[in-house]
Amino acid sequence: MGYKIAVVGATGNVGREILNILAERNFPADEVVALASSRSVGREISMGEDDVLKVQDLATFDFSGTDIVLSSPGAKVSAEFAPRAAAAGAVVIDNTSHFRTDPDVPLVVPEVNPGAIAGYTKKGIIANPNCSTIQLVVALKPLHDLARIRRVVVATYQSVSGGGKDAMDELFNQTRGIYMNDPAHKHQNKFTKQIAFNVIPHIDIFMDDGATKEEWKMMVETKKILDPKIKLTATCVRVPVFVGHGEAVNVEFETPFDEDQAREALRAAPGVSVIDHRADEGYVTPVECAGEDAVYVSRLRADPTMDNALNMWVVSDNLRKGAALNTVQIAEVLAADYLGA
Ligand code: 2RA
Repeated sequence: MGYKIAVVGATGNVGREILNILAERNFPADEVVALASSRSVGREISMGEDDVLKVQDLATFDFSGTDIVLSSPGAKVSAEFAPRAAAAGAVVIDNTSHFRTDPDVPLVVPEVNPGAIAGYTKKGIIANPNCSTIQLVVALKPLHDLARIRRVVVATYQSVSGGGKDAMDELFNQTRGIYMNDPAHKHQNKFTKQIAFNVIPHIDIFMDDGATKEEWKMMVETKKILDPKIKLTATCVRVPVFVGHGEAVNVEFETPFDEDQAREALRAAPGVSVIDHRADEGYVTPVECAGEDAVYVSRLRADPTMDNALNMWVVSDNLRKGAALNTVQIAEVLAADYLGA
């Protein structure tokens, strides 16, 4: 028996990636429905090489009979439709920030806390973490198991695709405009400053303490997924890269650790690929991780300024492991272990 799947936000960056990953991984689906706002209704959207779906209207869609909803619209849209879909009997796996901190909604990265999926029965909703958190916790989990993490200091280098298709267009058009000396390059809508040939230390809104919400999310989500005792401070930066987030991470442990053991623990961890040759080309950059599933760890080395601390560079495709792939992986565990395949 296969499942009836609905993909909400099917025309967006993440929605389109979800459809392709469902096809790529042969998800056991009998039917897949693409949903979006009324202005996209009737639009045709591809799913893998062979299938084309016609977008239907989320506002009027009847979720009865739908088993799993994979959702990536805006947070306000999720707040409205997800409880409606769950009340109709579907399990919603939601990519927005709306439900992530709800204690009755599990926040899941399958390589890190797959057991939390069991909590879906409380509200019929499972939250997918923020992209920058997902790749970080996949890399932190084996290290935490090895020597208990006390504190993490992270600086992110986040690609524009995290801001959606319009953000990617803004980078493209500004770059072209600057090269062609076209005044239209000044067009700035998604970002608060010019993103072409620049970096912007500001993602999401400012909080009262001066942190941005993106930085706050990394802190609260890491605690919820991995361990509430871990202290984390982040600086999140947007960079002119289309796909793939990079993170420079400093980790302080509670107990002494051995650098080789840390490397081995990361090599053995699910979802992690260690590429670390300490030579030209011996590390991974966002351009190389685009389209890939793994979380790549490079530049692993002890931090000489502190006892029991190490530095590493973590990159991953933010649209795949950071969003769509993680969502589909949650659905795979849900289907296999909870809903009965
Ligand atoms: C970003 N964290 O990169 C967001 C996407 N979820 O802007």
